[in-house]
Amino acid sequence: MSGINYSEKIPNNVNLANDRTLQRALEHWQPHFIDWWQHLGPSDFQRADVYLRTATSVDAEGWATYGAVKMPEYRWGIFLADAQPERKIGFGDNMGQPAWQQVPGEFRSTLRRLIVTQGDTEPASVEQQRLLGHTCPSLYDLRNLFQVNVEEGRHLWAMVYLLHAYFGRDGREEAEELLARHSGDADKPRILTTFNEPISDWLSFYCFTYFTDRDGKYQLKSLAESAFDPLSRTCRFMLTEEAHHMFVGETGIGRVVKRTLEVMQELGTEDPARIRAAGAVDLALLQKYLNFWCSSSLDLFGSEISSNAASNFANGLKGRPDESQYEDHVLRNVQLKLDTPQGAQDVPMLNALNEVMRESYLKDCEIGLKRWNRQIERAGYAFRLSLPSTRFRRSIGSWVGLPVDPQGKLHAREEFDKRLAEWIPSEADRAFVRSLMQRVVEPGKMAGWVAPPERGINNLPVEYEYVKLS
Ligand code: BYC
Repeated sequence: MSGINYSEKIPNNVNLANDRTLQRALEHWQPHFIDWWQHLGPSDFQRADVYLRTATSVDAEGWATYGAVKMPEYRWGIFLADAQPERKIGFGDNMGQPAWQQVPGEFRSTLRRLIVTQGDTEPASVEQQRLLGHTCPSLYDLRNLFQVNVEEGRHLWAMVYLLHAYFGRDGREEAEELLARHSGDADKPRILTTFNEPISDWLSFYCFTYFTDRDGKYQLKSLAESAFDPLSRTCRFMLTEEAHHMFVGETGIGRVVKRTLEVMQELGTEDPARIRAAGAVDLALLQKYLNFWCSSSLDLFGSEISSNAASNFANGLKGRPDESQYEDHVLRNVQLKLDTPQGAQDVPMLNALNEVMRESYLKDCEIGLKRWNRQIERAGYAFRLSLPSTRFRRSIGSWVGLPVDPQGKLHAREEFDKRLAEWIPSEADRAFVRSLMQRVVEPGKMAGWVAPPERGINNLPVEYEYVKLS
């Protein structure tokens, strides 16, 4: 089952050829996807040969096969992790019953909404990043960008397969809508706010892959627990691809820190103006980018107190990441104390699950911070990067719109507005970062604001020509 059939128009490991109606419906959607990719995928570079990995099976040996590919010829397809025989529902009120192979009627619209919301983020991120290729800091980075982009395209396929296979005509209509909404579009924006933010420079790209793709990891992990088995299997395989996206973010930011420290040491200064004049990103500016993307990504977990989260869990649609690590999988009669602007509140645990997930996400985010701070400490500087307070710049949940600074301190509205540019990138900061974004495409060369990576892709040297521009 784990082998992927590449002889078909749509590579898959779901025996698509045995379901002619579904196969025809997906083959009808396929040219719409390619058309979207050509128009809203990476601008230019469609004829370049890119050193990409493609899955040839979903097991450990075959899921990462590397070779030069022109992006429009990438074999986007439908890959599910292998079925676990007799899988049982692992949480909620139906715990212990057999996992569902079909969608129960009463959960149809909620499941469809979850799948559509997940699916919507995938093409959104490709749209957000479509112009970045023009200002790539190296061929190595350009290749990583395109790897991320083609895989987000495949993740869209994953959700579209579920919509087509399990949700009939509504599902097919939703699949079309996934290509009709566009990131930042005034009339038809993407569903979740973060996915309408422009990503117009590589510092934002690294932050996005660090913070926003990590939300992807947590959401996919919670959907991988779902009682709806096809969704679980799809998400399990998506997670193997997601790891590289976060690697791009973590190492990208680490390389920026490294280069900045080199410049600080060369010049013997911590003065941001002098660091900027030397063409590097001062650490205070990097902190503003972290504040911006972390706070935006925190909204992606939804409200701290959420009846949606409660019913999704109780009904078995969406669990907690790594559900098996918990002892109580039902969570009836458990409470959690939550700080709200109105004071501490006891909330039924089921309603607080978005917050539980946000907390574990933040712990995961801390890992990179520790690494980057170790680099700074080793270089002999006292500056430390940090995550902003979860109350900073929230547009969802209890803390929505409150004038709280990144340290969690409440300010008068006027002062907060005046000082916001100290905490997130100002227009001038963004213009400076844009000025650094000069395209470097000579194999092995790096832009001056970012250090080279420690190693190349798939044991190749950093100097390898990862993208052959035609
Ligand atoms: N923006 O009870 P609430 C990824 C809406 S990233 C706009 O607070 P709930 C990726 C919400 O839809 C992972 N609207 O929260 C990363 C609801 O509206 P309705 C994507 C928002 O429902 C990088 C209302 O507010 N996957 O894969 O418990 C690159 C009240 O909702 C937002 C998923 O998100 C927001 N930030 O949780 C590529 C998984 N937050 O329904 C890819 C699927 C909330 O009342 N989605 N709202 O009209 C979900 O599980 C849930 O929809 C959410 C929200 C976690 C997003």
